[in-house]
Amino acid sequence: MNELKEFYAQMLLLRLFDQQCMDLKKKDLIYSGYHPYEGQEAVAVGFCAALQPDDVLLSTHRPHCHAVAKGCSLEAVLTEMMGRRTGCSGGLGGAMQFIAVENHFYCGSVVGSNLGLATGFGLAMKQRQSGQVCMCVFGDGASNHGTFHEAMNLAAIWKLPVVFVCENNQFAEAMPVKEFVACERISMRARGYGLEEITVDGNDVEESRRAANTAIELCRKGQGPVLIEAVTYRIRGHYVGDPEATYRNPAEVVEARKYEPLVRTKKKLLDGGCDPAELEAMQLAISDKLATLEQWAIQQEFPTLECAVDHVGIALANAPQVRGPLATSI
Ligand SMILES: Cc1ncc(C[n+]2csc(CCOP(=O)(O)OP(=O)(O)O)c2C)c(N)n1
Repeated sequence: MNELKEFYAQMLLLRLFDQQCMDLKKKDLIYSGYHPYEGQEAVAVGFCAALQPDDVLLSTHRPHCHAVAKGCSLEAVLTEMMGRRTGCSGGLGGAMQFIAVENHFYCGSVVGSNLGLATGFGLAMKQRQSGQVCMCVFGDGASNHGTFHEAMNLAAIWKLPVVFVCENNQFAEAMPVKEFVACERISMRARGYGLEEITVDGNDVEESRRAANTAIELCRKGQGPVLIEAVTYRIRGHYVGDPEATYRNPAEVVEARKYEPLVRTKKKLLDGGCDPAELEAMQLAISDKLATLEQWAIQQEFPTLECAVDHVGIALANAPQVRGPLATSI
């Protein structure tokens, strides 16, 4: 019960944070694309709960909740999206492409791009015998990219410690998954490459945690990689302002709201004897915390023009081929 309550608190934080970000996007205070996460919180919380702090999480163009669930601070994630210096990438990445090295978290907006990186991380982990696992989260749409097939095949051949998590929210932008995937489940594709395969109800936070645990354990024993399909539903449009009624019936969303993770978890908690007043107090406390966060975030400085090349200089200076005169002139 205590663990479920903790999961509920984390999912509620992500829900309210996501809603706050949608507002900030409408006010033009978030830069680059913003893709809402509402309805998918059980995947972020359940899967990240199974990771160790030094395991790697690779996300994609809908990353903010994954980042927070992986341990990045709300301050670092929000101000990154708002392009401020206090952001985890100094405000230079924006809402879809940032890294938080100390949290072992990376994301990027190019659909399918993190799959190949996951195989690379997995290979490094195996060669170094580090005991770490790389978890790579991507959408159903990304499962049709060439990188999905290449990464899966190579990871399986080399038995890499990679947990591939397809977060199937039923849509790739405006296209329902049934229109671009012919097989019954995306997880079935694991069979073609000789991977372990798991399908899980991605709206059930405890099931998600269990599935992640199983996959991570296999990887740590050298029996990875694993492909997990976490079945969920994207409650909001693909982006803020998406004319979603042009491609899905609003009644479908009303129905989906009955089974979304927070509704389900709250019911489980109340059925188990949890005091409704406690959950209300929890919500108020989170709302207060987020209001304070926003006030603080708005006051943070933007990076200067010089900051744009700071890290490029460091990266080049550290690259073996440019050590010497070129490096010192950067
Ligand atoms: C290589 C590439 N092609 C197209 C896009 C534009 N795009 C951004 S999100 C998206 C849909 C991705 O769908 P899915 O992988 O299912 O993830 P979801 O949005 O559902 O989380 C597309 C096509 C992109 N960012 N990168």
